[in-house]
Order: sequence, then structure tokens, then C-alpha cells
Amino acid sequence: FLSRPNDLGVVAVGFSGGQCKQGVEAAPMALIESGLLDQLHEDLGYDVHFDNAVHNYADIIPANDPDHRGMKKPRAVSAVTEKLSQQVYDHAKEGKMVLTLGGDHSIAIGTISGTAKAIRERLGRELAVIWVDAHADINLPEDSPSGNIHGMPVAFLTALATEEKKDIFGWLSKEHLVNVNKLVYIGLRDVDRGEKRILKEHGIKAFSMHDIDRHGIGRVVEMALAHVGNDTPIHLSFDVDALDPQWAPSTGTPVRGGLTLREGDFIAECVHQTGNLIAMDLVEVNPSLEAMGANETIRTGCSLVRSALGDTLL
Ligand code: B3U
Ligand code: MN
Ligand code: MN
Repeated sequence: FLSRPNDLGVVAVGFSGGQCKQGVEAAPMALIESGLLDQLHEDLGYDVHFDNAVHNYADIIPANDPDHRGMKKPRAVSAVTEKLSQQVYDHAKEGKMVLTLGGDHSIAIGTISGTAKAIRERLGRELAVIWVDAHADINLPEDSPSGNIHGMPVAFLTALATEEKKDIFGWLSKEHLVNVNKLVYIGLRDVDRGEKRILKEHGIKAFSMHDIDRHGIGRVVEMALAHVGNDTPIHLSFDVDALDPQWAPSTGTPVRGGLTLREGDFIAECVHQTGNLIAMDLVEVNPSLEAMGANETIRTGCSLVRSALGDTLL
């Protein structure tokens, strides 16, 4: 699905407003400083298109941003994701692979809406989304226990949540959206009550840690990819908290009982092997949490990206 498969557009998003903990905005720089983009160029052979900037979107974040429908910083997240949507679209419409380094997971409202639109325009196709996460991130604003928008992106991307106000996600239009039957989760283990209801009601495909224990990661990935179909462009949205805190301690909401590093890399490798990957997000690395463990988490993040972008073991 890529017309320029060796070209990689990179967007570095230093944004943390979808949740309350400072520090995720520093992740893109930490990942890049550890050599990630050089590895993608030198080891994997990508022509990397990067504007050499970690965007914080300070110029478009409104000063006055009261809660709306229980959402915290709704106008900030909306403005940032609207802009990011365009940045990702600009890469994707040229047929490049797109890598977005977050930032908290609210930024997926921008990345996925951007690729969904580009893929519709370029190929007349619908996008599939593989969401690897401890959390489902599909809360409706009214059901959210926290009001943090990083727990809601999937609800907005599927139009299960909608909002008329232009400056609070009202900019999302049909071409930006993803069909709930083109969505599949892997790694879930901390899902809110309202989210469970939504997953059931809409028959959304989800593989929890229980499913991975039961079937093994190999079978689970096989089933997830079968659900997506082998002729569908894939956007992989990878929340580092899908991994067990042993491998990714530096993240805002770690949940025990997660994926091993190898299981995480295996998912990414299998998605790469489909040949259908068109974009990846890596989110929720927070270098300022777990002073002792930040390097581990950054290494883990780099490994996941390399695996998804085609690092071969042999
Ligand atoms: N589901 C909870 C917690 C959460 C979601 N995403 C993360 N944490 N990283 C919420 O706040 O919506
Ligand atoms: Mn997430
Ligand atoms: Mn998560």
C-alpha cells in the first residue's frame, strides 16, 4: 500500500496534555538521542524524512481551556491532534510509511485520522487499526473515570463519541474515521466498566492477556491479523504500557501482568511481515518516571519500532 516503501516520514510529538503526568513530552527526544532514527536509516535502510523538531504546538494551545463534558484540556488536545492529523496526512498521502513518536496516546486522534484520510484518498480503502495497549482507550467522555483524553481516542476515531464544537474534535469528519470492525486490540488488562460495555455492544475484536495466556502470542497475532484481513492497510498504535512494567516501567499508568519484550517485538514483527503496515505510533514512554528504569523503557521503545519497521533477527 506504500508507493514509497523506503521512505519514512517521522513526526515527533512532545505533547502530554491527554493525561496529568509531566514527562511524556520528553520521550521523542530521548528516543532519538538514543539513536533510533540513525538505526532506521543505517540498519534498516530507510530514507528518513524528519523536520528535526520535537513539536510541542505551544503556539496553538489555547490559554483558556475549561473542562467540557468531563474532558480535561479538550481544546488543547483537539488543536494539537488537528494539526498532527495534517502532518501525518502530508507524509501518508505521498505513499511514505509514517512513524509518530509520542507523547501520550491522545495523539492517536491526530495520527490515525491523518492516515485514514490519506488511505481513502490514495487508494479508496479503509484503514485497519491494531491497538496494542493495557487499556482500551475507548471511554466516552461521560463514562471516563479520569477525564483524561488519552483514555478516549478510540471513541472519537470511531465516532462512538462525537462533539459538535469545532474546537473540541468537531473538526473530525467522515474521511478521518475508522470502522469499529476494522479495529483489533492486543494486550488488554485494565478496561473500565463503560469500555467493556462498548466492546461487547459493538462486537469489537479484543485479545486480552488472558487470551494470550490461553492461546499463546503466536496464535493471538494470527487471529488478530485474520480479523484485519490480509489485504488491508494497517496502522499500528503501540502503547508501551502494553508491556509488563518489568520491560517498560517508565510510563504513566503501568499495569502488572503485561507482555514480555519478546511478545511485544513479536507482534510488531508479524505486523511488519504482512507487508501492509503503513504507519506506527509509539506512545506513553515517560522518561521522567522511574529514575532507574527510563533507559530500559527507551530501549524497549526503540526495539518495538525497529521490529515493526522490519528489523530481521537472522
Ligand atoms: N482507562 C483509564 C486509565 C487509562 C487509560 N489509558 C491509560 N490509562 N494510559 C482512563 O483514565 O480512561
Ligand atoms: Mn493507550
Ligand atoms: Mn495504556
